[in-house]
Amino acid sequence: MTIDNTLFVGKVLLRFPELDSTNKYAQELLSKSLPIEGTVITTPNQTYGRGQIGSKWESQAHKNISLSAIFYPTFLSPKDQFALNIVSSLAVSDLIRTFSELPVRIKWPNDIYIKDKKTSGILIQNSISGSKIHSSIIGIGINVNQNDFGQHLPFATSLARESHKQYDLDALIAALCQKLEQYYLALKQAQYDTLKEQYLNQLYRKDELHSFIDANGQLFQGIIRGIGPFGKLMIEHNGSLNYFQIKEVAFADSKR
Ligand code: BT5
Repeated sequence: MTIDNTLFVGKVLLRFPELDSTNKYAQELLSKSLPIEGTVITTPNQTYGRGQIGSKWESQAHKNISLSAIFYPTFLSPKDQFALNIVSSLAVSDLIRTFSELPVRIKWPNDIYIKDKKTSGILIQNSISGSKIHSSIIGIGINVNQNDFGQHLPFATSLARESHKQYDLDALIAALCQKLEQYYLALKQAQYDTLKEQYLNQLYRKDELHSFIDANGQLFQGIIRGIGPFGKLMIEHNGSLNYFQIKEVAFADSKR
């Protein structure tokens, strides 16, 4: 299978019956060769999926999408690398909206939520040399046809679970490649402000008062107002704006 209707994403599609991690495979490929931009690695059976900072991504075999795409965003300065989180979140949320009527939101930095549950996680691994991003691996996991998640994943859901329908995984993979290309090219054509606006319009719990826990375990009430420099989450608290990096803040109701 290769992807039609794209210029470069998925033209080389490496599909394995089983793989520990598509991101790990992409890293190994990049360490020993220069794969063409848009190379996609996917497997219906990812056995050791990776999340951010040492966490795991779990996926039942033949139910879901596990995919990594390789890009060379040399046009992007490392300080602006959050733009890639925006591009990939928009691609996945647009994909879900195209295939379903489900209410999709983007939970900062790049989880995709349906109602209050996570249906997709994204792991972006950039390699930076000097003042340039040399390469970027965009790894995307989407829960599609899986109906049960372990008790240890109470906040996980899938497209099937929310819509009571089954989905064709190949059709979703093809469309995901198209969406990734579309948003990536928009970024390359300097449409960052428009993309950021689309991202903010879909940001989960934006402009609502919620309880948060900071890195010191301190509980506070605040309102997500947007994102700041380096993609930090901007939370209004007692009339002032505070900025948080990943893992520095979580919603208190769920510790997510
Ligand atoms: C992520 O990390 O959400 C990034 C996940 C990226 C997975 C893709 S699959 C293709 C590519 N190859 C890889 O090896 N990885 C990428 P993080 O924000 O750290 O969230 C991880 C946390 O989400 C875990 O600690 C669990 O609590 C939860 N989790 C694990 N599996 C889940 C699932 N299937 N659905 C919802 N939540 C899950």
